[in-house]
Amino acid sequence: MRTVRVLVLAVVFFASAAAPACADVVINEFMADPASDWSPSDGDDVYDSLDDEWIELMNAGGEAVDMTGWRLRDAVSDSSWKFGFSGTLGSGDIIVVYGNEAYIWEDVNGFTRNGLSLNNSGDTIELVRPDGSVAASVEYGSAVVRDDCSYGRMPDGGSQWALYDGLNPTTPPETGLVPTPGESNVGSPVEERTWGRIKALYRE
Ligand SMILES: [Ca+2]
Ligand SMILES: [Ca+2]
Ligand SMILES: [Ca+2]
Ligand SMILES: [Ca+2]
Repeated sequence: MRTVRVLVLAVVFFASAAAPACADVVINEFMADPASDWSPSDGDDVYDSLDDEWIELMNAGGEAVDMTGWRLRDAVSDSSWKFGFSGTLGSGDIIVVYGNEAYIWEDVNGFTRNGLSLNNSGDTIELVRPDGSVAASVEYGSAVVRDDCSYGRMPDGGSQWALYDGLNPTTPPETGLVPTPGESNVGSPVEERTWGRIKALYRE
């Protein structure tokens, strides 16, 4: 009997140590300074500097995560809740929240109408679990904010970040890649090579 009890405790401990897949949902990409009509769901085909901001999340873990009750907030200007999630985000799945969707959520839930409020001078985006713990957080400065450029992980879910500046390139372009709301942060920076270098790559 004593042996059985010890075995049960060991199984429970192992299960709890392997469980926290929720830490794998990351802020994957965002656009703080849209200059075009990015939101596909506002139906107005009109550009609005707040409606068209967006934040992309990705489940970079191997398990589906129940996002019900998870919320987004920012830190600069106003730190009230900006959006609340419901439903499950599967492993590898990507979801985007646009500024106009944040307005709708704020209206329905009685919060101040701020949209996503991604300040162009810099801000902090936080993804918060139902118990109040912070699942993911990204702090950015004005250096990565540029018209129609997003700032995102490269590759998806990784620890490195890059400016997706294909629509408004810096000089020289940082990546030359276009922003990818709702899609994988695919692609690699365009690399200029001489013909001799290309031949050398294929030489035996
Ligand atoms: Ca903004
Ligand atoms: Ca719009
Ligand atoms: Ca803000
Ligand atoms: Ca993306």
